Amino acid sequence: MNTVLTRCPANPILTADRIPYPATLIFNAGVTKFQGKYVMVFRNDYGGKPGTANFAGTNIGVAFSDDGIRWAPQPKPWIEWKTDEIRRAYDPRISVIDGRCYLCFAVDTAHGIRGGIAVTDDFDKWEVLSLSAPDNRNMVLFPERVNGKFMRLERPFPIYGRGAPEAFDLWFSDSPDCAYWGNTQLVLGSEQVPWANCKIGPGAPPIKTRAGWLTAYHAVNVDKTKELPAWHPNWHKTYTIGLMLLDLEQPWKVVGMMREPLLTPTTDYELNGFRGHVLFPGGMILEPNGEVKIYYGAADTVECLATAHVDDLIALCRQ
Ligand code: BMA
Repeated sequence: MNTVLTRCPANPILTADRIPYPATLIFNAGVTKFQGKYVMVFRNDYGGKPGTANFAGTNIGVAFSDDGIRWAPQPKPWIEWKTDEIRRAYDPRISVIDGRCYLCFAVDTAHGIRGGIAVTDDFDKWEVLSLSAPDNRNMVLFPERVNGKFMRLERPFPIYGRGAPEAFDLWFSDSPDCAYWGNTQLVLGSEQVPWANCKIGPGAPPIKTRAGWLTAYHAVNVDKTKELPAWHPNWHKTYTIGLMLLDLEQPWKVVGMMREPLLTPTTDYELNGFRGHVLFPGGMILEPNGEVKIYYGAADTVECLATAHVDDLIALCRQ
């Protein structure tokens, strides 16, 4: 394992017992800086308990922080999207573009899983700008436009056309208005990730560095011979965090990539929980002093933070 990344001593930095409303699993959050504060939007699966995979529902909560480590959750959950067609929105990501906060989330519907994009200015009202065709999720937006275009990374999941179960890849699209998406390009095939034998997908929205867009993604390895700790039987997947650099002008081109995972599950809070051995990056912040904060969900149960210097992360992608 590399030594440039340090887990925050305060990990896990957000847990269900800190939430002032029904909460069981707090994880897979998006984090950004907005109007002088750190903002986290997090997934909350509520109404379940250890030993069951059944939950009463899922909502998205908001927490604010002055240092990115100690978080104050809002008194009420924010988004709980339920209609006859839509079952829930979850795994939120957040990017500030031109002074507005854009959210990406996965949307379970009666007709498949869709990638949703919404915009908010106050973490109260939110307006949906687009919903992809199914199945697609793990969308993240780049924090600025290039040549006037919004840009996203995404992970469609082709069951029939790909030739192997769950060999899902990481893709790019752009848009003039955040509603109509096109110029779809393959960024990284799951077979290009040497330590994973299953799906990959975006994780944290990219940050801009002199060497390219730096982005953390998730990569999954499945081993059916090993039962992993979980609240339900038949859990065999290990989720690790990978790191790559994308071209600043043509972000579908990978210009650097770690050959081993940036982070694998090793601590108790990463190995044990609703689904043990799961790390899912969702937020990355580049501080003025060069520190990069990487936020990740652990064991589908808690939210965590690890830090590194941006130059060290770039060097790892160039080895
Ligand atoms: C994926 C998503 C994520 C979750 C992961 C591991 O399919 O549901 O939200 O973290 O599985 O359970």
